[in-house]
Amino acid sequence: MRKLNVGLIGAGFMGKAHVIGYSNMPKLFWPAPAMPILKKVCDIVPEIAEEAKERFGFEQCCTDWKEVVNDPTIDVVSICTPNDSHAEIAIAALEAGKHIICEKPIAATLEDAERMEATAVKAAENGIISMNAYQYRRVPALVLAKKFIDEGSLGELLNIRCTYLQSWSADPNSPLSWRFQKKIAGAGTLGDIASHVIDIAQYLGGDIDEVVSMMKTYIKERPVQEGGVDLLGTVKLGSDAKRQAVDVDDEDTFLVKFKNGTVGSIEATRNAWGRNNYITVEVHGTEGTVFFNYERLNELQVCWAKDPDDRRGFKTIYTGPAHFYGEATWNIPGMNIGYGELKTIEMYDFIKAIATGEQPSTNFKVGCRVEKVCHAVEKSSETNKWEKVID
Ligand code: SOE
Repeated sequence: MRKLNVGLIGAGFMGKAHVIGYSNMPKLFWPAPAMPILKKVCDIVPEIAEEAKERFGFEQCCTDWKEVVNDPTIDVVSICTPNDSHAEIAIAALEAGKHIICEKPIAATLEDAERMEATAVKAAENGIISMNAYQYRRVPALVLAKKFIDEGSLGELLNIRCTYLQSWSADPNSPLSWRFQKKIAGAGTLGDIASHVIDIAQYLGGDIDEVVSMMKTYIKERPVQEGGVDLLGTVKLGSDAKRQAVDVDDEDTFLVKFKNGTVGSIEATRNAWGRNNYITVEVHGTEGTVFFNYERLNELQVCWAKDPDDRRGFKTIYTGPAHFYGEATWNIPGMNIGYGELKTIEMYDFIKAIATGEQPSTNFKVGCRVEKVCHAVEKSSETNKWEKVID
């Protein structure tokens, strides 16, 4: 079986998620499309790099990402660093002939995203694969929703309503990590989580054409976190900690019009007490409705218009071996998958793309389109008008 040497850059939260994906992929999907070998891990903090090597089972570690990208033995690069470094690393890796999977959002600026897309298109001519880590569209229940849409079971699409609500930044003492700094993250909630539901909305409904939006920053300053990994609000800093201004959005609410005439809405915030990873997707069509909530990620609710009046209502389909990515979903519906299996499904699609030479559904062109929608959302929040997504 073909072996692919993996270089991982950024060994924090998402680095761990990629490692789980690589390691578990051949265990859930067999025969695997190719065998990932954990070769080299990189983190700018030497202790984190050393720990990642030992803990995750990499053969080598380093603190300079260029050592990964320039290593001729590396075939595949995972980019799990903060957003402002994606472009430089991804472009160098693509030019060095490495296949890459890059965390979302694709970049901190639209200019960088466009440069990444252009480099990926060129690299694709030589069979190089590029992928953005928009894993949620791969949840089996959402792939099932997409099947119902594509086969026409929902009829004509009327409305796609999506939310992504979390609570980890609702506490004003949650530290000012890189996610609250525009120069590193590019945007706040918009790039961090609204981007996921923009991707899902476009996956289900096609390209978004226009948006009208409101963006708000509720917590104007936060205590500064000095170095270390981003702990996503699990650590609160004391009231004596130095505070610094937040220059990104906490909440984004926008209406969307799709190119095909469907309308919809997207709401995202990391300040919603009681909501954890509350990604909801509701699609209304002339023949029925589907509803999905990530906090119940193994379920898809469906309601068919054609059912008799006295029994029409939502029924719940538990995804399992009969559905998409059934190999990853254990043998019995209700045994359930979680975030780890989802990242494993994502790695399966990535490694399969390398093995077949076919670009994955979340390639850099798709990642860049999400960025273009984000750009229109930002513009509309300033102009208070409908803004076109510019291709
Ligand atoms: C924090 O909001 C975060 O880790 C995002 O960055 C991820 O993309 C999301 O999947 C989970 O929450």
